[in-house]
Amino acid sequence: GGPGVVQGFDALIVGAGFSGLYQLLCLRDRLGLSVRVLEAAEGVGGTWYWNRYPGARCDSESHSYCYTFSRELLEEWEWSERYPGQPEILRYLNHVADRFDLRRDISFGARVAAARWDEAERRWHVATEAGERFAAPFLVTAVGCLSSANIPDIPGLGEFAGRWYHTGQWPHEGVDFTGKRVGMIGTGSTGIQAAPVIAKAAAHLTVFQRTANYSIPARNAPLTPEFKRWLKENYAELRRIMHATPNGHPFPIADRSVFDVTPEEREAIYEAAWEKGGLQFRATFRDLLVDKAANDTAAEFIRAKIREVVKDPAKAAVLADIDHPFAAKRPPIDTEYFETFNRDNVSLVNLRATPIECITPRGIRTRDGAEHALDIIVFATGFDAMTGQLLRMDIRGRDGLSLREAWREGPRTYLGLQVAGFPNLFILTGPGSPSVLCNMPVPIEQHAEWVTDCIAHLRARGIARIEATPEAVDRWVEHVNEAANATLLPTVPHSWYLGANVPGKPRVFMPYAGGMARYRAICDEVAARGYEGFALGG
Ligand code: NA7
Repeated sequence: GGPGVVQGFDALIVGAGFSGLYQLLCLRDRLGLSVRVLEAAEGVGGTWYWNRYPGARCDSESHSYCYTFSRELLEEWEWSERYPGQPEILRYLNHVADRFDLRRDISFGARVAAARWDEAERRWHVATEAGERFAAPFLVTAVGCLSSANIPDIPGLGEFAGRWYHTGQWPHEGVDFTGKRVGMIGTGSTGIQAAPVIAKAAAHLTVFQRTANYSIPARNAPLTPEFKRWLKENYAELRRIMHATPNGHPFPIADRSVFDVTPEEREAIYEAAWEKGGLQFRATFRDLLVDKAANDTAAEFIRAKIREVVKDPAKAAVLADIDHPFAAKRPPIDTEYFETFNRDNVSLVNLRATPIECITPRGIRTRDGAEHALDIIVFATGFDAMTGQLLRMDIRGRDGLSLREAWREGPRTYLGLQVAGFPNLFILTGPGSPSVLCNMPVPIEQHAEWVTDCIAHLRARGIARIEATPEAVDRWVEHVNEAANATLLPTVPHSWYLGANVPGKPRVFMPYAGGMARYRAICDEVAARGYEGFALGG
């Protein structure tokens, strides 16, 4: 259908990344619905389609960063390294799209501009930027949590004579750093992955650090044949662990307090976790994220490691000057990040001491008057997380209510999955869901399956409409706040969990910190009680 012609389906999905692909498979192949996926990119992959920056890699271990719904898929796919790199994940998602014949129901290059609920028709009407029109009773957003690039509004960027890039919108042909002076702003997970790779390729790398960050060595390595064999034999047990832990990783959180052991034992536990590498460091004690004194012991261990690795004491002091509790912001893991600062061609600018004043045609000027001459600026400055991508679309529910208006003071959902006033709209991995605190495929499969069961329930009973009640939303928001306040997570001033990284964004702690296992149990119970907290009708 050309512009103007409304194409009707049973369900529409926005996004063909990890969650959109699986949602399509569930609705089409298990329920037999007619489904169309609208995807802005020219291919599948979502986050992994866009984030092609040097060093882009998942911090979840590969054997857990995958779908588990198909035994055959698990059996036939082999990851090559402990942590999957971006190209390998993109190959995997393309493989999934081909294997389950998903592409035929996806429109690529279709960026959704607006979605409007029509109460009389009991359908969502969706329009793309190109003017294509679609309609369906159910609309599922699968737009990801970290997909709306946050490019800081630094004066002078327009006059910069060199080239600049945001890591989340990386050119597909790559960037040649050979002989170039590169400036990188941002030291979150992304900057920490990119810096070592850029430093090896560039003439010079200047890292502009505003907030110092912890990082644990990833200890990435090729997977051995023994591990692959072990994995095939133990997958059921691993999946059980992934479903039982608060964050969906394939390792349990130790059931001991930091203060159950002697300082020597503690040091040995941290040392072993440091050697093993990766996010497991966070799982060494159960109280790291709830007790500041407990957290301090881990924080101090890592600061000491930074001072040990970084040879120049001045650089080490800036890198180790970390003012938030360990893992209260998403903890990066790295491959030779701190070591990179021992290279002759890498310098570090402490933006806390000398903030950026402006960008000039030649580079970045800091408040001390220094002009850092650059050919390329890399913005590793993160995302308008969790809500940015949703609010970019003009979504209007009942009585023309816009989602932007409804969320003016911050996102409010029921279970992260629905919003009062927006019937039949399901949000995957949204605010109020635990997803961003988890190994993502676990919540993604849970969300998509829950939505599928819900739609099946409605269709079996001839119910045309489901909408979260305002009371259920109030209770959930309260519960999300309680869960957050039981942890150290909301205490961090500069956190995208709080929306604090984007100027003007309301400060609301967005993810559900009560844990994935608990969340799953709550969602199951809601469904078992006939979708308690939702108004079903029509
Ligand atoms: P993050 O974690 O949001 O990190 C962004 C970094 O950029 C962080 O160090 C910020 O410092 C810095 N930043 C942002 N804006 C500015 C300005 N204006 N000036 C200087 N520095 C700035 O994004 P990532 O892409 O690294 O990671 C996102 C998630 O992807 C990650 O958590 C994983 O889940 C995967 P700040 O801390 O705000 O002072």
